[in-house]
Amino acid sequence: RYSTASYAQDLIKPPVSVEYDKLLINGKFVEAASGKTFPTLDPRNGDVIAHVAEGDAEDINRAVAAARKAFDEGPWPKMTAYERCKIILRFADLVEKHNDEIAALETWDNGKPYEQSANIEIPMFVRLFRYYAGWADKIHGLTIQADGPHHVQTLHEPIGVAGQIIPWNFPLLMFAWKVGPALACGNTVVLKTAEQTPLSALLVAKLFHEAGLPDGVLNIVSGFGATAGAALASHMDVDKVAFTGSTETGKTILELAAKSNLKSVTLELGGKSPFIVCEDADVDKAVELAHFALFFNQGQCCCAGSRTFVHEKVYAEFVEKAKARALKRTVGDPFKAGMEQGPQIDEKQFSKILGYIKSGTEHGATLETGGARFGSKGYFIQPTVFSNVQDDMPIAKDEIFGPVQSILKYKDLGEVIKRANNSKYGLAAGVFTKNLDTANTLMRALRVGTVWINCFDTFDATIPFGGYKMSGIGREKGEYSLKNYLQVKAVVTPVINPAW
Ligand code: TXE
Repeated sequence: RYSTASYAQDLIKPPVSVEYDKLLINGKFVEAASGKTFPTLDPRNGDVIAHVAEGDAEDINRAVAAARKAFDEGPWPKMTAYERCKIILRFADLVEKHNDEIAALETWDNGKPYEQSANIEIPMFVRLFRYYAGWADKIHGLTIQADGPHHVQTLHEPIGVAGQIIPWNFPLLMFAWKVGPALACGNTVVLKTAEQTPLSALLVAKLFHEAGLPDGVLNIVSGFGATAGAALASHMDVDKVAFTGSTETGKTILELAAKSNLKSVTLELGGKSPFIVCEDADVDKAVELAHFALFFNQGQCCCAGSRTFVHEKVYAEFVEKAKARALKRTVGDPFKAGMEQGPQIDEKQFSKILGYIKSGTEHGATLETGGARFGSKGYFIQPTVFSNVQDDMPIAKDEIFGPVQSILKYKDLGEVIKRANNSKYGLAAGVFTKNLDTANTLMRALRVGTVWINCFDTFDATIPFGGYKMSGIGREKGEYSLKNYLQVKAVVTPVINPAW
């Protein structure tokens, strides 16, 4: 079905142009101090979309100085919470108004289906900002009954300058998860985007300023990890760093924070999430959900259901149907209507995924379908399904981050719990069953930050997300994320003449 012949060689011209390619520091678009630029590529064919200003340590210094001033002198943390709320709401309205233009830029730079950008991700982005706008004036501390004659209260205050480093798989959603709570709480921000996808953040940040955001409150530095990213994580004037990306880089961030000023750190890292299909499952529905859990966003999800555990009673039928479903997946130009899958982000990820596919075959897993590149240009990969996967194979242990489904057989619940938990990661899990007792057992036994029962990738703004074990530190989204951006100050006053 996805034979290369069906892939149109003529790619659709993206219905948008690149207007912003500089760094955004103190409310102005500026060149990098070094004058350097780097190319950002169209993953459909590897062509250059634009040359973007390349920030490094000096630009991070400039951006942090602007954020510091905006925090220390205001007006952002000093204005009323209601004022902040109104600016964030105006921003959400503007993004909604520019939905299609932003979606086109996101798809061009990232390769994800346009329909996904326009109909799912930008609406989620807008919802997330509205959600945190709603929190701005509902942040308050406690009055505490102390042992002595003291009046004790806590003030919840913004931490200060937040450094935020985001990846390329969901450039806009990661922007929202980081910037939304940070600004609602009254912090100022320096955001380093991923070098593969610098464009959409610059456009939306411009809109934020149109909505009334004061200069210096949100600074965007495009650039590379080892230069701009490391400078941000080790900056002495940054009070907090939030990072999403690989577990390896997460460790580096923690180290840089420790070696500099002990800034507080939240990390959202890799995963190898189990998707458990129980013996009572409706196989057709389980196949569809497991397919979505793995293949969504070209398989480039930290929480992808990348270990599909299937009970032996339904295993054979499941494998046949999973293969058939993968064969039906529509792959091609993400700007074309009805496309479920576009290209992988870049050459590095493309080669990494093909390497894992080779390793799967070499280690004796059964290649049911796929297994090679799709088409002859760009970074497209055929939807790939392996059965007979064993726990100790690299494809069952490592994060592949691509459209490669690994199906493993199991016999009973105790066994699958042990095997599902036998991972250095603990980000998420999927459970597919009609049996309430099974669901109750699994939801408690799985050592992961999210358990989706008979659903997957439900990413409501209100639901906290984050990892156990080496999948991270802290939670994002929902009320929990506010904690990442607030300090607690205890205020104690003696009560000299208690009235009682
Ligand atoms: O990640 P990096 P990469 C996983 C996925 C993928 C692998 C490698 O398995 O195949 O990571 O991808 C910045 N100091 N995930 O190389 O390096 C970098 O510039 C400070 C999972 O893209 O972690 C980018 O902005 N920052 C994941 C961000 O870190 C540094 C999403 C992510 O890049 C830095 C992406 C440094 N020394 C990849 N080095 C998820 N959890 O969703 C890099 N960066």
